[in-house]
Amino acid sequence: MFTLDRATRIFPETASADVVPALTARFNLLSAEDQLALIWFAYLEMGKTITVAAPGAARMQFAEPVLTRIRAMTFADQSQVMCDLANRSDTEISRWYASWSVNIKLGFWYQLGVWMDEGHVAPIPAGYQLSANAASVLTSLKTIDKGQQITVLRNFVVDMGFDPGKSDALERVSEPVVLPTAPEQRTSVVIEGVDNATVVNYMNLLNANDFDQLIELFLPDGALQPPFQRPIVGREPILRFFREDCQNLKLLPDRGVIEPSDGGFTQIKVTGKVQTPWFGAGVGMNVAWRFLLDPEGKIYFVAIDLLASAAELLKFGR
Ligand code: 45D
Repeated sequence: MFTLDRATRIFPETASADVVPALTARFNLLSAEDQLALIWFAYLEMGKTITVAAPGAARMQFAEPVLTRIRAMTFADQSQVMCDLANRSDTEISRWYASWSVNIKLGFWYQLGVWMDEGHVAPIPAGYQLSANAASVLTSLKTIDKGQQITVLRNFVVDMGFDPGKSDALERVSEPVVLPTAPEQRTSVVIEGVDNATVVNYMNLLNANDFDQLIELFLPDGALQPPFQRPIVGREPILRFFREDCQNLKLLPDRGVIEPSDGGFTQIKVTGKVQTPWFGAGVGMNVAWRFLLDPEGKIYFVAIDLLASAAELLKFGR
């Protein structure tokens, strides 16, 4: 029968964007100063072609007290806070930071970036010279596609801060969950080659932020594997992930294949694009969804892969 481990290996021909973990690993070896400067240069460079959406008030209220404190500091102290975050040093602010959901972390940095630009927060020193290694990471970052670039940038931000581990950790902080889209405003995806109800519902319910219905599609011990992460196992953790990290995504599946598998299971691969509310239609990430459904059509496993290239959108193996 299927184990989770075996499930993760369905559609083995799917090539994900290995460049993302590779660049993240190289980035992690750099000094904090280099890391901050590199992100700043990358962010400026990306800003020429794509625009990041300003985070809403609901997201900012949680980071606000910390942001206000940072804004009141001297430039030297501000730089120290940012280095501490990058170094994952055990400080009060680094602990707060670690307790925030991904979107709050991104909103926090968005605001610091605005303030750095306006002169309220210590800028990267004019003429800062990146080390040779940092310069090489930046060069590589510039050559990959936009969906991969924003994923790398997001990884950098997610990995910062200090998480003391379960027993000492602060309560997790995430933004409020939006209401699901009203029924009359929902749309349905059409996937060439895939008319499977579970898969179509999955896309539609996620697009409608209807996480309570969406989670019903999963088996109690079902698993979801986000790009470059370990699988999240069980309905409760998956539902929490949907609420914290998956609001207002736009899934644009295009085509796919359905194949019978062992024990009456069905495996389905779909490719298409995903948009994040941070960049809207400005960035379409090329992704594959690899579903494994039980004989009743419930989701035992689904992986979301960020694809190595647009050519992967058309590859269905065999
Ligand atoms: O350090 O089916 C400064 C799932 C310099 C769910 C800065 C999914 C200093 C299931 C510039 C100030 C979620 C898995 C920093 C599908 C400094 C499912 C600031 C997939 C840090 C399809 C930097 C969804 C800033 C996907 C402000 C694939 C950086 C979603 C901002 C992907 C970066 C979403 C931002 C991604 C990055 C979003 C806003 C990759 C956002 C990335």
